[in-house]
Order: sequence, then structure tokens, then C-alpha cells
Amino acid sequence: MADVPTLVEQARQGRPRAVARLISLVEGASPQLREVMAALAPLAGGAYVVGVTGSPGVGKSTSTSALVSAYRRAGKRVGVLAVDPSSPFSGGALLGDRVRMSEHASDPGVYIRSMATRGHLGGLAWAAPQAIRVLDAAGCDVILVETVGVGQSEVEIAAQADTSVLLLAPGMGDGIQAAKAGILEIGDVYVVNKADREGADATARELNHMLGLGESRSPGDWRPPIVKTVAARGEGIEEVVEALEKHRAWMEEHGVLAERRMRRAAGEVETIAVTALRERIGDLHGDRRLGALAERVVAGGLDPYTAADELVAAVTEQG
Ligand SMILES: Nc1nc2c(ncn2[C@@H]2O[C@H](COP(=O)(O)OP(=O)(O)O)[C@@H](O)[C@H]2O)c(=O)[nH]1
Ligand SMILES: [Mg+2]
Repeated sequence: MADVPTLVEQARQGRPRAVARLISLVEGASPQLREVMAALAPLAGGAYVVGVTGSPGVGKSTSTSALVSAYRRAGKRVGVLAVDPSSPFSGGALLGDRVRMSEHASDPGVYIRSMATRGHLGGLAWAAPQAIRVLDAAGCDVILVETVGVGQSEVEIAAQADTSVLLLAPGMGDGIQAAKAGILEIGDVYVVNKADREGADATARELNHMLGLGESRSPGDWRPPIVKTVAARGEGIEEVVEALEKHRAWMEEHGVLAERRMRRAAGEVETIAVTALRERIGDLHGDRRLGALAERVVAGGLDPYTAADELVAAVTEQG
């Protein structure tokens, strides 16, 4: 068994091995998960969480690495969480990302962690926030969460972040296609990366047009900016940081940050509760209580809704 109070103390002092150990405990759903989360609860809440999403190859890892450099220059401690929701293995697609992050590997002010979430009970919504909390409690000022993969997982990750950055690149028509499919709505800041390639201006214009289409903003509303970058050369990255800071200030001014964090915590509690409830009900298979209820439903003595109410009552009573 791990000595959780000592690990937490060491993590607060910024010891990378303690941080890594705590993340392993929470992502592996260890029996000590609850002890870890209880110990971290009063320590977390200081970090600014930025989600970095976009199609594979668009430059997320390169941009994340450049953002780490920019925040480090500003003296911030930075956590990076690379999440692969499609794979049960930490490795694979994330290996290339490790290479792109390698310049930060020896920096004690940077924590880099990959996690695969497919095999996880409750999936991404369950696993990522726990790791974010560890990095937060360890004193990270900024946590960058990069997802590998597309689709629903990106939307889920965006829901975990205070600010979502959506990356597009010219010549990747799928970028705008994905955008049309609804991912467009999740961006607080848009980045057209690979601006050294032909078509970056056209992509930015098209994006600007699309963002304008759904516009029914009132004064004071956030208008997502579009920043052009060449992440591979670090160009435009300071502008991205500025856009992030502006969004954060806007959220604080309008109570949006608190609102998002409330919604996030509510979702997290709900996910954990539903997962626990489902587990308990699953435990009832083969239990005579479920069989007894089923018999009464078959005999017409009980309707399935009342039976379900009784089942829920039974599993919540057992404490
Ligand atoms: N030309 C160009 N290539 C870039 C730029 N940024 C990243 N790349 C390259 O695009 C490829 C994919 O980048 P990566 O960061 O791994 O994308 P990810 O899959 O979204 O994380 C790599 O070969 C990068 O070197 C850029 O601004 N311009
Ligand atoms: Mg990547």
C-alpha cells in the first residue's frame, strides 16, 4: 500500500515521482483512489486547464510543446496530459508525442503524462479529471490536455477544460468538415496551424465565416479569436497565450469560469454515482432480490417501473 499522505506532501513540493505515483493510483482505479482524492480535494482548484483538440496530424503536440515553452518563459509550472481515449495502452500514438515533448523532459517545472482511457469504467469523463486534479494539487499553474483522436472524445475533453483550443490546418478539409459536424461549437480559441503552408488564409477566412454564421451574440459575449501559427517554429504561439489569457479574464469577469467548473464537478459526481449504482445493480445478477422482482413482474403483480424503484431503493440502502 502506498503512503498517501507522504506522497501528497512530496507532490506538493513538486517531486515528479510522487506526482507520477499519484496519477498511477487514480488512473488505475486503485483501492486507494478514494484516499488520494480526499487528500487532494483541499489542494486543487488553482490550475488553469486548457484543452487542445483537433484532427490527428494538425499539430496539437507541436503546439502543446510550444505552449509549454511560452508558459515556462513566463515562469509558470505546467502540466501536460496527453489523453488517448481510443486505446487501452499508454504508448502507441502517444509515443510520437513524447518525442515532440522531449525538450521539456528534464525541466522540473513541467510534468508530462500520457494516459489511455479505453478500458476505464466511465471512460474519459471518469479518468481524466482525476489526473488533472493530481497535477493541479502538485502546483501546476497551467494544465494542457491534448487528446489523440476525434469525435465525441474531443467534446468530452473540452468539457473538462476551462478553455478549449481547437486546431485546424490548411489542406485538411476534414478540419472544417469536423467543424461542421458540431465540434466547431467547442472552441473558445481557434488556431490555424501550419500557416507556412498554402491555404492558411483561406482556412482562416472559411472558419471566420462559419463562426459568424451561428452568431447571435450580444455585447459582452465571447467572440472566439482565430490565431494563425507555425507551431513547428513557435510562430504565433505568444498570440495563442494572449488569446487564452483574454478568455480566462473574460470568463472570470462574467462568472463563466465558476459556472463551467460547477457544471464539470456536477457531471463528475453524476458519472461516479451512476457508475457505482450500475456496479451495485450488476452485483444483483444472480441475487435472489432481482429474481424475486422479475417473478412478480411476470406474474403481473408488479409493473417494471415499480420493480425498478424497489431495486434502486434496495441497492442504495445497502450503503
Ligand atoms: N509545416 C508545418 N508542419 C508542422 C507544423 N506544426 C507541426 N507540424 C508537423 O506536423 C506533424 C504532426 O504534428 P503533431 O504535433 O504530432 O500533430 P498532432 O497529431 O495533432 O499532435 C509533425 O510532423 C509536425 O512536425 C507547422 O506549423 N508547419
Ligand atoms: Mg499529438
